[in-house]
Amino acid sequence: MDSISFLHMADLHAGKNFHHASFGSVLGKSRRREIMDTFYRIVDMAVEARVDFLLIAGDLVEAEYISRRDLRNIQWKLEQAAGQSDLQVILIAGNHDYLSKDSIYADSAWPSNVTVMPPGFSVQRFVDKKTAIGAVSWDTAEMTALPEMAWDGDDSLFHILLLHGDLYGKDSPYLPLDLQRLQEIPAHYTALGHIHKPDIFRFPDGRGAAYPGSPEPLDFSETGSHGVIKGTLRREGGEVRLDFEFIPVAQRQFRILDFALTPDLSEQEVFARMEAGVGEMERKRDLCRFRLTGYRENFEGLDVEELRWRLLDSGFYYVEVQDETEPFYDLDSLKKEYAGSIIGRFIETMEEKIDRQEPYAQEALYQGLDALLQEMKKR
Ligand SMILES: [Mn+2]
Repeated sequence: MDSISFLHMADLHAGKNFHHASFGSVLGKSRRREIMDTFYRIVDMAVEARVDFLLIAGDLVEAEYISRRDLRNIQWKLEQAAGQSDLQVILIAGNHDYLSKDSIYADSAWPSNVTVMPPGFSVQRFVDKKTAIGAVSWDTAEMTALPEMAWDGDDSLFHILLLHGDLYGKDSPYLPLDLQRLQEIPAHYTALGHIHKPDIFRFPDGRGAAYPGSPEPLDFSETGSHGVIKGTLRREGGEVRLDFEFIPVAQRQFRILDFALTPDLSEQEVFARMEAGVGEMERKRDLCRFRLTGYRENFEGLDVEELRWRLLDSGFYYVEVQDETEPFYDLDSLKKEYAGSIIGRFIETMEEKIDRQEPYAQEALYQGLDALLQEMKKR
């Protein structure tokens, strides 16, 4: 065998409950279902593409919340794959599903094509696939350093490493990693997990590493495309060549759209721009958060609830509208109009405070003007 192929996924977080999600528990429940469906689809992809390995780099499930039923569904799906192909599933535990006495991975119902790698560093050889897989499973909720990783780089084998940790946070309690160190390990490909945003690292010598990210994004901090990594290792002459790429699989995306308003825009224009900001297909599919900033023409604030309902009416699947606008006051003309009155004097006093950079002077000016002008209108 002079080549092997793999699908690499991580951070599915099956069983996650979305009780604290901004989109609420009803949508959270269907999100939970979609996460399971996406897992089934990834396994189907692995079987159909006849890859040798499905690499699962931690946090497959949220051990605290996964139901018995969903656990059985996952095991059944992997067992089905074993009947349809010679797919080997290599799994490490992460910080959300770390190994323990009563861990879900201690359950005897895992099919024989699934290898759950032990804590510490260990290497498992798959002789018929000419591959050695090194890995570190978690058995604690936090891990601050890599264990010793003695690994002889047997030249006749392909080498893959699985790690669940953080390449971006030097002081992370979730296994800080660094690229320099990773390159010292004789792995042709390092399958990473923990960071939910996909990222690909190509080493100068042709080897590489990647975070696939969460296959289904979990909240508004996980915008953009989400999926898995597909790769091959091929022996060419004496060299091992790595090819790998990101494949989108997520059913939905989270989108954040920023709109800076200007005071000349009517609320109808604001609505029209929000609506036009997302294509028709994406509207039906994605979860959208609009963040409105800048200055609005009216003093009362935008009718955020109405904007939201109108957007839902025009076919959006899910919408949030955050109003961070400030009322627009034409201070020069207000000063002229109210010269000598309490409003005029208030503006002048507050402008002096703003010039002296007193804290909260700007906010106080707007809030005070708001109150004074409302009062004027009542007269
Ligand atoms: Mn994690």
